[in-house]
Amino acid sequence: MSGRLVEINFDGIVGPSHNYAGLSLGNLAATAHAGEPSHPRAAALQGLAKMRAAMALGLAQGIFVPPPRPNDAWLAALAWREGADRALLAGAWSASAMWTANAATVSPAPDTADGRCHLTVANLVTMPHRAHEWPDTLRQLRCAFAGHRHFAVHGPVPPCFGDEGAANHMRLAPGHGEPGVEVFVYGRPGGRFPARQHEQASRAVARHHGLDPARTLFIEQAPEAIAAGAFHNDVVAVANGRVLLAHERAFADPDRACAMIRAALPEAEIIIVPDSAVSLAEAIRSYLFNAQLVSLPDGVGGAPGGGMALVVPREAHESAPVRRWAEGLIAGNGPIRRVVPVDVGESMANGGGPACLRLRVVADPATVDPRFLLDEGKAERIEQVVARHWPEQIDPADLGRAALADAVRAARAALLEALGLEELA
Ligand code: SUG
Repeated sequence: MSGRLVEINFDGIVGPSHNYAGLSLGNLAATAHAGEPSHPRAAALQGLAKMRAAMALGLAQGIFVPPPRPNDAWLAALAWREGADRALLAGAWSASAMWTANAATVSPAPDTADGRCHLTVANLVTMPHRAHEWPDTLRQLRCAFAGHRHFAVHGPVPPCFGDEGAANHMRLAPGHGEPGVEVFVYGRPGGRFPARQHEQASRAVARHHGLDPARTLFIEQAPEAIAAGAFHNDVVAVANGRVLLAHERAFADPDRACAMIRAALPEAEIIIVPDSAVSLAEAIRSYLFNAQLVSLPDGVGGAPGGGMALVVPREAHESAPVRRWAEGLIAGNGPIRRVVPVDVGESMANGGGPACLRLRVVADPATVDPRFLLDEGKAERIEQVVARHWPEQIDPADLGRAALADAVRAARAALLEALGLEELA
């Protein structure tokens, strides 16, 4: 058993090929921005600024590096050539691995039968451009969490069942280091947009992780939420500690969902945002729920221990209905004491808010490969690499150009070198 268990947020460093190709049907932001120019350098710097904001709150911060792009082996396997579907070309260039909430599902040590932290890499099979992420992600997870005494890293569940990782998984626990209740949210196929998380994938992950059935819940996402653009549960709900913050229309049977959670964890505090305060459409547009709900350590920002902050995208902070609701929340003196806005606009335009960009791992930082942990000095070094090597702008028409491919590869190589992670080349 580890010593000091804390929540570490592992953010994906936005890759140098970040672009807007409109590849994700059902992700309204991504399809709305298809074809627009992207700004990889600004995107990566925004991500780093968010990580710094989390560190300023006293939180432990980790990083994952982007996978190799363009993925030429994938294009070769598809026998792609000029004139073939450009969506496949864009898929090979996608920087979508930045959204590490989709990298894996994580069950911390206090929840598992063998007392280790279990991670299952997500197969992401529903979207072709994401389905080729997992081999590189798995390699990276095995590098970051190599200590077998503390971690078990599993391969993906079979591709017959889509799994999108932690974006459809919530954990409620009195404290991060105490046994918790794990909530898996799945979608039922057959609607207007793809249901990306299959119930059987969630159940397989729970079994692989050795979770206690009495503290493991499977809840169906509301089909109307998926149809409205909530392609992952983390677009309409977020949990931390004993708090669940969810939209009224997040779950197929909200009363049953809340009853199940309360039965498994009587001290759970469930905060439902009514549709009358923030409509489902506005919740999805503003990404209010794609927030990082974090426990503030003692004394941070004057907050007494036990207080939480909600790290929201600027878009949510600027939404009139969200502001009105948030003012009431803070005035109500509940567990959420602060709302912290961050600007991740480049990621947001592809449907990735603050919560998408991070994978939460409850672990003793001393058991994690230190190359994946961030401090101020390392953040500065990464920023220098990004400022020097990341393309300023990519137009979708640029994808496939040899000079850009070389620049993107060189940029990643410079990052790996700066981090001492050349073995991931
Ligand atoms: O899978 N967007 C990602 C956004 C993932 C957000 N993650 C969470 N909600 N946890 C997706 O839809 C768009 C790429 C493009 O169209 O170029 C994209 O993949």
